[in-house]
Amino acid sequence: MEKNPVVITEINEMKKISRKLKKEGKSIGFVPTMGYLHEGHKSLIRCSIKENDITVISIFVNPKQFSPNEDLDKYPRDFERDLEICRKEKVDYVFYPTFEEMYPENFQTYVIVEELTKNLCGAYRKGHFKGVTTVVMKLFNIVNPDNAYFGKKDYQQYKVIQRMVKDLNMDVNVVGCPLIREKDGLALSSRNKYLSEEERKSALSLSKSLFYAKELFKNGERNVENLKKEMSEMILNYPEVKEIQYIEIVNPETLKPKETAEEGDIIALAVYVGNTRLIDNIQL
Ligand code: PAJ
Repeated sequence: MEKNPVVITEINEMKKISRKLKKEGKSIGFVPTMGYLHEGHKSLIRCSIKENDITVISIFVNPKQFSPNEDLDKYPRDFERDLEICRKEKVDYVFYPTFEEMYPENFQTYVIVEELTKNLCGAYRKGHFKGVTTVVMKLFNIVNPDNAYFGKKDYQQYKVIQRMVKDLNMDVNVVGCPLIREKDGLALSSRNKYLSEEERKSALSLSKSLFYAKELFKNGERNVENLKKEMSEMILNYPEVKEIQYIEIVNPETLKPKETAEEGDIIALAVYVGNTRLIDNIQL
């Protein structure tokens, strides 16, 4: 049976509900999103539903994590469609605040995770993680979840949030969930919507090069420079690839770049396909 999720737009209302649920002894699972939901988001929702009495999802395109030159204005939005998905997935509450509700006049407090945000996406998207940690901290304070679900598609984000929660002694269990791909390997992303038919084909360069590098690793290649070179040669062969922003092989905990690859390391990359910036990663 499908169930209508309760939509909440006010912070005080959300807090009241979560306090009540806690009093009743119910566990709360939380899935923060920016909406335009796809199978990646759905997998997080399903995890949360399995492991908690109540599942809350937030839909908020957070302007503070976009730089002025990024895609905030054209970021895909479709609340009715998202709500339909939440209904099908049996989400209990959808927290859907406005910008003014989240960032009233005179807002001036931020959360910064220092080291983990210095490389990978953090090196290219200035202020991005400051925006992410700040909004997630706020959302955690509002929803008060027992468990919060993050996708390993955004591996750095997952580790940064985990660090924040540890460092600030927050009572939230951060759960990392597997990266979900299309059948042909493309990592699901709301931004895939930007891709033309031709670009969609070239977007496969990310996953294909990651799978290839993993294969080379399995066959004994440990030299990071060689692995990166093989990957970039492969990627640049796709016609719609404009630029490789980075390819890095990093330690899964510190996210520091490696010279020699080891089992467990993460290969992460960001590539411009046309004007769309795509990211992907794989664990060795
Ligand atoms: P958004 O990009 O909407 O992603 C919401 C959650 O879905 C994140 O935890 C992300 O890692 C996960 N996700 C996206 N694509 C996925 C895929 N293919 N497989 C598995 N999980 C996937 O990430 C954000 O929003 C924002 O930064 C947010 C955390 C909500 C803060 O604003």
